Amino acid sequence: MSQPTAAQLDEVRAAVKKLLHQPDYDDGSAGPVLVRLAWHSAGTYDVETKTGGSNGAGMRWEAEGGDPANAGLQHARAFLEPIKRQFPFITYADLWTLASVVAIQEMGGPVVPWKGGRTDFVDDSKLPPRGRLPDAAQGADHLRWIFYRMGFNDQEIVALSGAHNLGRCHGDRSGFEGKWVNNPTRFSNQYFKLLKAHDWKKKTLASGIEQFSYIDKEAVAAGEPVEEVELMMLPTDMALLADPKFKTWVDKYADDKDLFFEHFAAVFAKLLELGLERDPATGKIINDDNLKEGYR
Ligand code: DDH
Repeated sequence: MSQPTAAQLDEVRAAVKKLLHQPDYDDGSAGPVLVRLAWHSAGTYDVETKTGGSNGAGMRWEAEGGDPANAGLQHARAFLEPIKRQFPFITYADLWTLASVVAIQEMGGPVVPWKGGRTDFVDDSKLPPRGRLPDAAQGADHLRWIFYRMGFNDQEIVALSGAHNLGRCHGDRSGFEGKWVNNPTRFSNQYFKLLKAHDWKKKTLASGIEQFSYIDKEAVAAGEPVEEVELMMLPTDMALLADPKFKTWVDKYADDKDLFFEHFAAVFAKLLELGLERDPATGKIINDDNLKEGYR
C-alpha cells in the first residue's frame, strides 16, 4: 500500500486534534489515554530478539489487547476508530503513534518527531508475549530490567516517566487510583516537582493495593472535597526518588522544564521507533516482515 501524503497526514492530525476534547470522559480529554496506547504498543520491544514494538498494532487481538497490563486501552482504540474509518489510508500502527504525538503537543507538550510507514499485522501470529510492560508495584531494579530490555538508559527511563504528568489511574483498569498532578491534561514538569516537594505517604486501598498519597490539607480546610485535591504516586514513581542515579534526573527535570521537554521529545520519538529500521535516504522501513510477506 502506498504511503499517505503529507497533506493526508495533516488531515489525520486535524481529526485527532478535534477528538481530544471529550467533556464526558475522565478529565475532559482523550489525550492521556491515547499517549498510553502508543506507549504500550511500543513498549513491548526487546532489543535482543528484535520482537515487539509499535509495528503491527497487535493490541487489536486478544493475546495482546486483553493483557491485564493493557486494561482500559480499548477506550483509546475506540476513540480512534472513526478516524481510521474516515482515513483508511493510514494503518492502525501509524494512527496510534501519530495520535499520541498530536495529543502531547495539543496538551502543551513538546513537538515529538514522528515518522510513518508502520504496517498492521493480518493475524495474531507475531504478537509479543505478555509480561513485557512494567509492573507499578515494583522498584528500581524492575524498572531497569524492563527498560534496558527496550534499549533505554537511566536518563531515558526518568524522562519517559515524566509522561505521568498526564492522566490518571483507574481502579477498574490497573487497580491504582487517582492522578499524579492537579491538571492532568496539561503536559509539564509538574510530576517531577511534586514528586520532590511532598511528603508522600503510603496508602493501602480497599483492594489491598499499595500506592502513595498526598492530600493538600489547606485546600481541604478551605472546603475542597478530598477526592479533588488528593494526588498519587505509584511505587515505581517513588523508586525514581529513592534511587540516586534516577534522582539526579528527577532533580534536573524538576528544575528545568525546557530540558525535560527536549529530553522527553527525543526519548518518546525513540520509543515510537523501536524495532523499525529505516533506509537513511528515503526513511522507508526496511525490516518489515509484514511487507515481505506481501501484507499491506
Ligand atoms: Fe504509565 N501508568 N507507567 N507511563 N501512564 C498508568 C497510566 C499512564 C506505569 C504504570 C501506569 C509510563 C511508564 C509507566 C502513562 C504514560 C506512561 C497507570 C494507570 C499505571 C498503573 C492505568 C489506569 O489505571 O488507567 C509504570 C509502572 C511505568 C514505569 O514503570 C515507568 C511511560 C513510559 C509512559 C509514556 O507515555 C512514555 C499515561 C499517559 C497514563 C495515563 C492514562 C490515562 O488513562 O489517563
